[in-house]
Amino acid sequence: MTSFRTELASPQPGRGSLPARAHLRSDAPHQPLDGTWQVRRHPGGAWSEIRVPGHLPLQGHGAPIYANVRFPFPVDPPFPPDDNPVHDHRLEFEADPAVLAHPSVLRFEGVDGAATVWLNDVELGTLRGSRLTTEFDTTGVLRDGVNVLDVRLAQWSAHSYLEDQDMWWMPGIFRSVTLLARPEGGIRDVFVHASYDHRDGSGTLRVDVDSDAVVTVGVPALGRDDLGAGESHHFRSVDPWTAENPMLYAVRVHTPAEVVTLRVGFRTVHVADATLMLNGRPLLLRGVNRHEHHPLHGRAVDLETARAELLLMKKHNINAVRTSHYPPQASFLDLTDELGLYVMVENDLETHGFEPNGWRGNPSDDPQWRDAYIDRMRRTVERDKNHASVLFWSLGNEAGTGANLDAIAQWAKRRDPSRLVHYEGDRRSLHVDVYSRMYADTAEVARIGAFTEPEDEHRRTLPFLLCEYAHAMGNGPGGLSEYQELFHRWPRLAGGFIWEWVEHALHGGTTADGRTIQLYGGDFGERVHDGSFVIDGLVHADRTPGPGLADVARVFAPVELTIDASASTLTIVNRYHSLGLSHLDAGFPLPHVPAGATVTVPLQLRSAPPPGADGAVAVPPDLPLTVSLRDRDQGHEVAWAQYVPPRPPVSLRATAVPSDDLRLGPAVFDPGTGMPVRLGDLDLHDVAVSLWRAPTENDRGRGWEEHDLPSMADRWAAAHLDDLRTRLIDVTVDGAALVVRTRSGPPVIDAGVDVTWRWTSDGEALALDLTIEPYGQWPCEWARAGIDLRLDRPTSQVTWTGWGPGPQYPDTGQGARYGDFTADRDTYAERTVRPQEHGARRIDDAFIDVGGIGLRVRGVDVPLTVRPWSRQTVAATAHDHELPAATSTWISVDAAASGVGTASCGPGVLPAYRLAPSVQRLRVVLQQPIRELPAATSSYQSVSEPSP
Ligand code: IPT
Repeated sequence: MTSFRTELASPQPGRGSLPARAHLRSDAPHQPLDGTWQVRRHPGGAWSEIRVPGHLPLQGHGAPIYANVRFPFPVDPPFPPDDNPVHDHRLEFEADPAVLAHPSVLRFEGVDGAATVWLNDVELGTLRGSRLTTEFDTTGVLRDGVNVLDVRLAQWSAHSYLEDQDMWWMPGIFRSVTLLARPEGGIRDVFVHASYDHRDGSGTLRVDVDSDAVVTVGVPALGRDDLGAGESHHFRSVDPWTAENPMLYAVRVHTPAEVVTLRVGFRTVHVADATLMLNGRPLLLRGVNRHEHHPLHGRAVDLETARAELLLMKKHNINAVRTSHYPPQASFLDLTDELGLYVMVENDLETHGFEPNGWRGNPSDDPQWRDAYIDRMRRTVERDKNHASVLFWSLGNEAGTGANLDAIAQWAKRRDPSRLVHYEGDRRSLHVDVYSRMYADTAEVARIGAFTEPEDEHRRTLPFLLCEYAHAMGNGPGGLSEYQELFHRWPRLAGGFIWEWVEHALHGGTTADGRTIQLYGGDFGERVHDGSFVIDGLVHADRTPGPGLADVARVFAPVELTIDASASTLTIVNRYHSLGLSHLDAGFPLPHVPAGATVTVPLQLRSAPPPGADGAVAVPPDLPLTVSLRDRDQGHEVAWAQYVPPRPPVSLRATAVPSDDLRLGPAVFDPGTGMPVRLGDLDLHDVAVSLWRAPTENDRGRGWEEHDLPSMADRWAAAHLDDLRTRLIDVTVDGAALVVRTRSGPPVIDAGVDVTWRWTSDGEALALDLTIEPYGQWPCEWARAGIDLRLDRPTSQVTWTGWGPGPQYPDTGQGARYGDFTADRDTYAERTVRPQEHGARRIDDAFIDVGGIGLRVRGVDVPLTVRPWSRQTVAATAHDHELPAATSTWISVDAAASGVGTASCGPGVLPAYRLAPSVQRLRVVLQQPIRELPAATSSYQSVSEPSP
C-alpha cells in the first residue's frame, strides 16, 4: 500500500470509486451524513467539532489563500509542497436499517483537496477532483449499529495543479456526504435524450437505462406509462423547453425494485449558418459567470441561497450561467431547469499557473495526466447529462492547449452529441463547437460578427461567444451597451457571460461601530496573493446588488422600447427567443409583437393623474415620460424607456451686487483665494477646481488595448493630478458678477488649467459659471473636470431630481432613470469593499442635508458626488470598514467626467468616453435654503398609452 503522502504526488485519478453516473432522484432509501463531524490536525492534533459541509479554514483550521493565476507553492509538478496541511475527519453514525437492507454506496459531492476514505477501517479509496462527485461501494463494509467513517484530507496534491481557478484555496468537505441504498434490480444510471423538432412541433424521447432488471418509462403528461428504455419514442406535439418557458415533463423510470423520477425538457441546441440555435431559432446568451461563494461558508452554498441567486438573475434579465470554473453542486441544475436559465457546465479544470512559466510542464499536453483529464470530464458529463438547461460542456478554463484537452473534447462529443463543446483556450477552435473568447474589445467583436476578421474556413462556420467580458470589478462595468448593440446586430454573435456574478469577499466580523468587515486576498497573511481581484461581481458577497446589476437589467432587456416624442410613437422590438409579449403588463394594451418582430405604435399620452383629473390628456411637452413593462406573474420590471425633454439652463436674476469686501448675496468670499467661504449659514471649505478622482479598480488596471502604457491611475499619479496647486490671478467686478480668475496646475509639470469663476446672485442663491481651459502640454487624460468643496458636518441624506437611483458615469448608468430620489449617506456614496470613486448622480436639483440645514445644488444633468471622506482618504484606504467615521461632507460638481471602462481585466475606457484635456464649462446654482424646501412632487408622467 502506497503511503498517503506518496500518493498525493500521483497525477492519476482517484482510485476505488464506482463509475460516474447521474445524480438521480430515486425512491431507494438514503441517509444524509451531513452535520457535526470530528476533526483534528494530522498528525497529533486533538479532536474538535466541525460542520460538514464546510471548509476547514472557515472553521478555525488554517487560513484561506486567495491567489488568482499564480500557484501559491513551487511549480514542481506533480509534487505538492511538504508544507501541506492534513486533517483527519471522523463521523461515527448508526446506519439506517433501510439503507443497510440493500447494497449501498457512499457519495461525496465535493471535497476540496485530496483525501483517502475509510469506513470501519476498510479503505474505500481516494478522492481527487475537488468539485466532482465520487461514489464508493460500501456493500459489506457498512454494518449494523455504529459505523466509523474516516476522511484524511490534504490541502495540496498533484491535482492542485489542475485546480488553479481564480478563487480562494480552502480545503474541506464542502458539499454533502450521503449513503445511498442501491437495491438489487434497481437503476444504476439514466441518460435522457429529449429533442424538439421546430418544423412540426414534435418531440423525440429516448431514455437509456443501466439496469439488470426490466425497465419501463412513463411520461404521464404525454399519456404514456409503458415506454421501453433505449428506444426512440416520437410525440406528435410537445411544449419545448426554453429559459423563457421552462416546460418540464415528469419522466418515471421504473423497475420492480426502484423508481427514478426525472424532469425532462424537450429542446434541441445546434449550430446553423454560424449561428447558435435553440429549437430552430437563434439564441442570445445574456449570461453571467457564477462561482459558488458565500461570505461565511465559502463554496458551501445552500440551495435556498442558490435559488435566491437565480431568481435575482432572472429578475435582472439574465438568462444564462457559466458555472465558472467547475460543476456547481448537483441540485443547482434542477433549479436552472425549473426556473429557466441556459447553462454552460464547466469541467473542474484550470492550469493557469503554468502560464507565468511559459506553460512549461503544462499537464494539458503531458501524457501522464491524460487519465486525470478524461476522468474529470467524464464525471462532469455523467453527473449532469440529464438537464435540459445544460446546453454546453466546457472543457475547463485557462488550461493552455494540448492533447489531453483535445482528447476530452472528443470524449465529450462522442458521449453526448446533443450538446455543444466549449473551450476558450482552443486557439483555433479545432475541437469545439463555438468560437469563444474572453474580454475581446468591441472593435474586434464587431469584425468577428461581420466576418471581416481573417479566420480559417472552419472557424467561419462557428458562432461566437464571449465566455467572459465586462469585468464587473468596483465601479463599473463600463461599456455594456456597446457589446449588446453588436450582439443584436450580428447573428453570429451569441452573446456571452459577464465576469462575474458574485464577489468573493469573506466575512471578517463586525467593527465596533457596526460595519461588516469584508476581507480579500492578503488579509489572511498570505505571502502570495492577488489582493482585491477576487472582489469583482455584479452582486456583493451577501448578494445585495451592486449598481451594475440595474445596468445589466436594462441592457439585457428582452424588449427594447423607444419613444419618439416628436412623432408621438413607441417602437417595440421583441428580442425574446420565442415569447410574445402577452405575459407583460404595460398598463395599456400592448400590440401583438411576435419574437423577433418590431412594431411601432402611436403614443397617446396620459400624465400621472394630477389631483382631481383623470383620463387621457395631451402630453405637456416639458414632462418626462416613462413606459414600463412588468412581468404579470413575477411583478418585476422587464423593460422600460423614458423620454426626458430638454431642460433649459437654471436661470437666476442677477440682482445682487458684489460689495467691496467680497460679499455677494448670501455668499462671502476670501480675498486671499477668491473662493467663497460662506453661503448663508453654511461654511464652505476648500472650494477648488479638480481634475482627479480616487482611482477605481478599473483605473488601476491596464487596458488590454494599451497594455504597454501605465494604468490610468499611474498616469494620473505621474502627473500629480491629485495635487493641483492654485494661484489667484485676479478678482474683478463685471456688472453684477464677481469674476475670479485662477490658474491651477500640478507640481513638477508645466501644464495646468486656467479657470474663470463668474459668480452672480439674486440675493438668495449663488450662480456659478465656470470655465476650465487647459494650458501647456498635458501628459495624460483627466479623470474629471469640476469643483470640490467641503462642508464641516456630515450629511445624513441627499434628495434629488435627476437620474437615479443608481450612479452614472459616461459609460455606465443605463439602469438610471429620471425622477425624484432620496438616498442615505452610504447609499449615495456607493460603498465598495475596496474604497474607490463612485456614486456620481446626474442631477437637476439636489439637496444635501447636513442636519437641519444643507446645500441645494441646481443645474442640468450635473454629476454630483457626495461622501463623508475626501478623495485622498478614499484612495488611501484598503477596506471599506477602515474608512473613518463621518464628520464632514465632501461634495463635487463636475463639468465632465471620464468613463470607467473595464481595464481591471479587459479593454479600457472606449475613446468616446475618455476625457481629453479640453475646455469645459459648468453652470450650477448653489443655495443654502432659507425656507423649507417643498416636498418633491412627482409630476412626471409614468404611463403612456398607444392608441389602438
Ligand atoms: C480570467 C479568468 O478566466 C477568470 O477566472 C478570472 O480570473 C478573470 O480572468 C479575472 O477576474 S483570465 C484573464 C487572463 C483574462
